[in-house]
Amino acid sequence: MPTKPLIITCAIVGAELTREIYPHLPLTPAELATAAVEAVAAGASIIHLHVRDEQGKPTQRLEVFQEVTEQIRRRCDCILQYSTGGAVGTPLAERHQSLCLRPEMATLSMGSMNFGPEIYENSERTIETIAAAIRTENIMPELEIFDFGMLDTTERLLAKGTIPPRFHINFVLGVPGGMAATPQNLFLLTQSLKPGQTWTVSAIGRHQLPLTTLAMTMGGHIRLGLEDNIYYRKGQLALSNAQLIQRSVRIACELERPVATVAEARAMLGLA
Ligand code: KMH
Ligand code: ZN
Repeated sequence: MPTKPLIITCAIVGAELTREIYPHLPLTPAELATAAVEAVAAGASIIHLHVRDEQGKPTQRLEVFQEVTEQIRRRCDCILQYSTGGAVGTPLAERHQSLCLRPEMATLSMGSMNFGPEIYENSERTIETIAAAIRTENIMPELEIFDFGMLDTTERLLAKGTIPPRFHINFVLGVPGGMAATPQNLFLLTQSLKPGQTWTVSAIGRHQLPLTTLAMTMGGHIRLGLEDNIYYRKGQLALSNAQLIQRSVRIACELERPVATVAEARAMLGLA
């Protein structure tokens, strides 16, 4: 049986990092576009997109998403996945305002949780509001699963029709307040999936490399990038998003997992 191509998502910036933490952090539309183009050249087919304002602070402003999208589109083809999570505390009305730009994918976080010292609010009302915008614009959601109970919520909201029948899942492991980034947890989560359900794993910090490598061997897909991890190895910052991807592409090659092209990723996710 031919091996399923590996879809690589790159989370190029996130909402939590600053230049004080990571000096080369891409922030402006041009920098974000360059980071995306380099990630795609390295093997990513999905760009998980957060954007920043003129001060480099996280924003969910429509015009900024539009500007970054246009700059990326001018320079490469890829699947754009807008974040609707934003930063902890982003008002609900702002979180989904960019979806009228109709990216191919958008995230949908499936429950509230502690997020480090703060609360990441995703009440059922919040989920329903963002899911309604996703359905209206006919966007494919990626369900962000930070803890096991969020899979139960998924089942319940699927039955209610809140979540469209076609979705991708991202297990985000290792957020303080969420499920730990362990192989046991990844096995437990994936065992609950319906046959044929596509899934990705994201793991925070030092867990990114081992958990994504494990996912490659399990037939899953992977998310890499600075949003989740800024280190190439202990004590050594990654040079770029692309550097993290290049390493995992080498590992995928050794594991005989071909890396999906953008067209292959679209076909596998049902976007084509
Ligand atoms: N920044 C986190 C609080 C998403 O992109 O949808 C939420 C997050 C999830 O990053
Ligand atoms: Zn994100």
